[in-house]
Amino acid sequence: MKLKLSSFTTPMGALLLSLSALLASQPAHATTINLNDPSLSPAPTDPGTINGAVFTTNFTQPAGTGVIDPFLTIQSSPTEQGYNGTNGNFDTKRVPQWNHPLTLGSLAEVSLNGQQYYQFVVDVNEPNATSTSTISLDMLSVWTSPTLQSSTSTNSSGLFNGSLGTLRYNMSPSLGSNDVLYFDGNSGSGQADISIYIPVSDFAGASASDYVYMYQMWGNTLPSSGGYEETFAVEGSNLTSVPETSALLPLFAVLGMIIGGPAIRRKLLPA
Ligand SMILES: [Ca+2]
Ligand SMILES: [Ca+2]
Ligand SMILES: [Ca+2]
Repeated sequence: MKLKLSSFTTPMGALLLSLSALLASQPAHATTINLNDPSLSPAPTDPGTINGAVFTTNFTQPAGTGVIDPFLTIQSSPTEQGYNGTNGNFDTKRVPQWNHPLTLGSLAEVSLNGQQYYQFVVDVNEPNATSTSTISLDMLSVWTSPTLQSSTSTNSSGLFNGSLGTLRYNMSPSLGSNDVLYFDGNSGSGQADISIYIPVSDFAGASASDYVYMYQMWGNTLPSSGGYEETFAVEGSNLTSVPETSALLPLFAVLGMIIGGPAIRRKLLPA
């Protein structure tokens, strides 16, 4: 039987056309990576990938200031945001010693499943109470610039929307589009929590002397609370400088007292 044009104007045809128009108008599907909390939905996925970056748990211990060298320190509640500038932007803390720009040339390239990445590690510090131990990373962007940057531009919600040079990676083009959920169930302060791998290929054309900026926003899906969220980069000599044994802890405790680093001692005391 010959198909007539009128077949496409039947109620079923109209329904199909409406459905396709509806689907075309929907934003890209949001990705939520729940790294490690079986009580949350979706089910835990470790590692997970968003826009080419890999997120995975990393329980390296000891971590924390004095053992590793954070370049980004953020702390506020119930949300927190900021980047590693030296202008004390947003909720950054301990500027400039543990909140400062990096240079691209200082970062080590790390191989993961045959691909090259720059690796960043977050030491999450959330309280040891189940109701408050969860936190979400809701926005993450990485930038490079040959010059120092200091934008504090915000949108109507108070979220940073400025430029820090050339955008190299963007986890969430808008708040709520993608996020990473995490349960801080380990010993909290002083133990690493999350590794973030950003593809080296995202940095094509950048110079070794370029500054690297990372912007983070936490707490939208799951509130931030407790101590600092500290991020360090795996740099050329970083890996070999991390002690592998807790036998060094007394040494660090002594060093902490000698150089008067309350932050260091904080890291070595039980939560
Ligand atoms: Ca929390
Ligand atoms: Ca931690
Ligand atoms: Ca915290």
